[in-house]
Amino acid sequence: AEVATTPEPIIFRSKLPDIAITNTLPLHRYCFERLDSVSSRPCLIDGPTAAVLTYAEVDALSRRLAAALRRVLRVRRGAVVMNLLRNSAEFVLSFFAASRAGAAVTTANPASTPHEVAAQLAASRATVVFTESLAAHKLPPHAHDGSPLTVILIDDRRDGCLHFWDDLLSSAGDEDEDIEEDPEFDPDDVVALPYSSGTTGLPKGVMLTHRSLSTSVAQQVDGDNPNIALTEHDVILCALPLFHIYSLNTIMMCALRAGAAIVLMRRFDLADMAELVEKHRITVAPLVPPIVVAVAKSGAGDGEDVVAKRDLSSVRMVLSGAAPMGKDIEDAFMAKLPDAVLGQGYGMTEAGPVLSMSLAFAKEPFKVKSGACGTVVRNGELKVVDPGTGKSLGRNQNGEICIRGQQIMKGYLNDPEATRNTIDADRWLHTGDIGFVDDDDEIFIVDRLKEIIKYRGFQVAPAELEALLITHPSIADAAVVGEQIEPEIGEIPVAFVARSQGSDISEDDIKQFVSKEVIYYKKIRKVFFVDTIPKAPSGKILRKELRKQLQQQQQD
Ligand code: 4UU
Repeated sequence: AEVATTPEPIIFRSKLPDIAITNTLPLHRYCFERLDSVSSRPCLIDGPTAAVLTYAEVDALSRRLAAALRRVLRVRRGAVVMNLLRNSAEFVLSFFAASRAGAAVTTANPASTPHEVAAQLAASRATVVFTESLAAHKLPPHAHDGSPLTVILIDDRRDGCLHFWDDLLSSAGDEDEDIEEDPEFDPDDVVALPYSSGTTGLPKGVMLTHRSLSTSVAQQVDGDNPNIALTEHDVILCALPLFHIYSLNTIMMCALRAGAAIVLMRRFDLADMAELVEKHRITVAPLVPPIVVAVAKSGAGDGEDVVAKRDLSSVRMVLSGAAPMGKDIEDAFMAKLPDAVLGQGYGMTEAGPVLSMSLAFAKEPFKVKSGACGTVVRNGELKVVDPGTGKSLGRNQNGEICIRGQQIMKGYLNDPEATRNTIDADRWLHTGDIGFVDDDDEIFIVDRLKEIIKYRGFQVAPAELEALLITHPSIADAAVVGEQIEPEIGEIPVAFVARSQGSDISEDDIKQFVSKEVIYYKKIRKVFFVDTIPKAPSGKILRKELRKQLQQQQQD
């Protein structure tokens, strides 16, 4: 008789050799490890004002701010601080000040609604918020424990708020720059707490530790042949929001580690971006597919070609990630920037976030294929499993992508069950993405198993919209799925609604009801009325069924 054995999984690795990674330092020390050799170089360049802070200044200011956080606000190891900010020098300073004080930073989009901000504040138990006047009015007066919320404004002065520069930083002196680390520091302390819905359900706090983030940064920019070759002579564009993990890690942390300069934009704007590239001789541009499309299509309409009139020849590297990008658009983009290398990175907040990165960015680059989203990062392991059986698959076979390594999250905050459903007993993180690894170790993503909707790279959690919809007395049941619009833009949320008995609630009523509570990209754009929502016996919504119905509607 045959003996049943558990087959060893087929594991894919980087083509770059593993390296020794120091991941037991506090993240701020890891990111500023080369401070002495870059101290007088530009670190943060503000796009709108052109103000520059050098590495030495960023280091000194973040130390002073950390000391003030400890002394004035009693921020200690284990505390949670929220950054509700657009990109700015203050974002970077508050992030590293919190890290120094031993706290974790939960990041949120300042365009969020009061409802969304309150939910994340309560769930993360943040007690201090860094924000700006355009978002401050969205904050509730109290923290989760009923104590007054401490609000630090970076721009205006306002009653009841502290001012970032005038109140906090001015209270700190030179001696504060000698601030010491907490003797209890543990590399497995949480330092960043972004929110993500992962493969299912509501947004959850993703616990990224000093160890996970320094590992992820090392996987990208460390070693003799770094996967992304950045040096202190690079000028890196930060047009993507720092509250999202892509920008926070691959732009902010990796650029600092390399000693490069970071050009901060409040928000993406094609003409402003092109102008900043020319003005600061930007060399590296991390983008998302909708921006790649905007560049590729500039000048296609009647308007002025805001890209063509600028000299973009300084750009040597363009990274795209956070959503799929096809070969066609890559080719159209390359026609505009023939001297740059274009490649993709594939990330997921929970994975720390980078799973794979184009080897075309390496110091000694590899040839890569258009449409691929890179090769698994070094010191990491990737496998592809059959979603039905869990069996590990070989090359060129589609399955769920799983990742393992010290870069992945510690887990979801206060949610051991969701953590167990995402990271299995062998420490594999299941992404909910379907793809394959080809003969050259390049990864292609072909589909998404999980329910999240992505619009311009931003996450929309159907469960969040469903929970909101069913609070309406005229709605008996609801389900939300994504409808693909232009390929590189992403999907829009579409609702299927079963009305309550006797209700004649309209599509517009529903759209308006939702739009008051959610950020712009989560708004319901279409409503289909149905008698019942199709569900499995377990109660799970049959989303596939609904997506099929949607496709039929489009064909009719
Ligand atoms: C197809 O999107 C991100 C992080 C992206 C990132 C980070 C650092 C990209 C490059 C980089 O250097 O995180 P989330 O949590 O918002 O969304 C994760 C999901 C993935 O599971 C996948 O479905 O976003 C999708 N996704 C992609 N899909 C991310 N990158 C890609 C990609 N192609 N390149």
